[in-house]
Amino acid sequence: MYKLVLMRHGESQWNLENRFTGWKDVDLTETGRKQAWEAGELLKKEGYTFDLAFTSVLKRAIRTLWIALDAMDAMYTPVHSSWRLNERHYGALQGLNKAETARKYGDEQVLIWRRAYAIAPEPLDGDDERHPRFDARYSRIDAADLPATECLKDTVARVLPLWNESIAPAIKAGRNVLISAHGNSLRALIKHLDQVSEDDIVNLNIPTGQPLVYELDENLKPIKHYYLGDQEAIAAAMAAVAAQGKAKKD
Ligand code: DG2
Repeated sequence: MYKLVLMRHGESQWNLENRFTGWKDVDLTETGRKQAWEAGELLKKEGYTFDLAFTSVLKRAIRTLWIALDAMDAMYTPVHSSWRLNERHYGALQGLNKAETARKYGDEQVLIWRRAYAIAPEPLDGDDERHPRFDARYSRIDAADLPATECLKDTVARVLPLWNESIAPAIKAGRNVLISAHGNSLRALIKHLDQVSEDDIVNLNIPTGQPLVYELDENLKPIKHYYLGDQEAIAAAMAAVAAQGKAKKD
C-alpha cells in the first residue's frame, strides 16, 4: 500500500479578499503561513516523511510547501514545480470578488462558473496583460497549451500528464510523495483518482492548509482517504469554501 499526501496551500491574500484567483500569483496571508506551519508540524507528529514533493509555479503553493517542509525539518526534500499543478485558470473572472459577482449574476451562475465540470468562464483577451503568454515563467510552454480560461475538465487534461509521467511512477517506485497545490488542481486529481462523476465533483470543496492522505493500492487505486487534524474544523472550512460563491452567507 502507498500513501500520498495532498495539500491545498494556506489562505492566500485573495482567498481572504474572496476574489477569483486562478493563475494570479498572490502570496499567503499570515493565517496562511500559520496553517502551512501547523500542517508541517502535524505531518511530523504523525510520522510522515517525504522523498519527493510536487507543487505548482504559483507562490502560494510553493511557499506553503517550503513552510511545511521547514516545520518538518525536511527542507532537503527534492521539489518538482510544474505549471500543470497551477490552479484552474479562472479567465476573465480573475480578480473579481466572488460574493459581489453572485450579487450581480446570481448564486446559480457563480456556482456554474466555479464548479460546472465542462463550462469555462469567459476567456482573457489574447492581448490582456494578464494572459500567461506575457509571463516569463511560461516562456518554455507551448503557446497552444497556455490557457486563457479553463473549466475543471481542461484542468484534468493538463494535470494528468504530470500524474501519469512523473507522480504515479515515483509513487510506484516507492517514493513518499507530498503535493502542495490548489483547490481546483487538487479537485482535478481527486476526480481522476476516485473516478468521481461530473455531477458529484461539484460538491467537493477543499479547505486551505489541511493535509489530505490517500492510501493507494499497488495499481494506485484509492483504498481510503482522510484529512489529518481537527475533523469538525475541517468540515466547517469545507462548508465555508462552498459558501464563498454566494451573494449572502447562509
Ligand atoms: C481559488 C479556488 O483557488 O477558488 O482560484 O479563486 O486554491 O488557488 O485559492 P486557490 C481561486 P474556488 O474555485 O473554490 O472558487
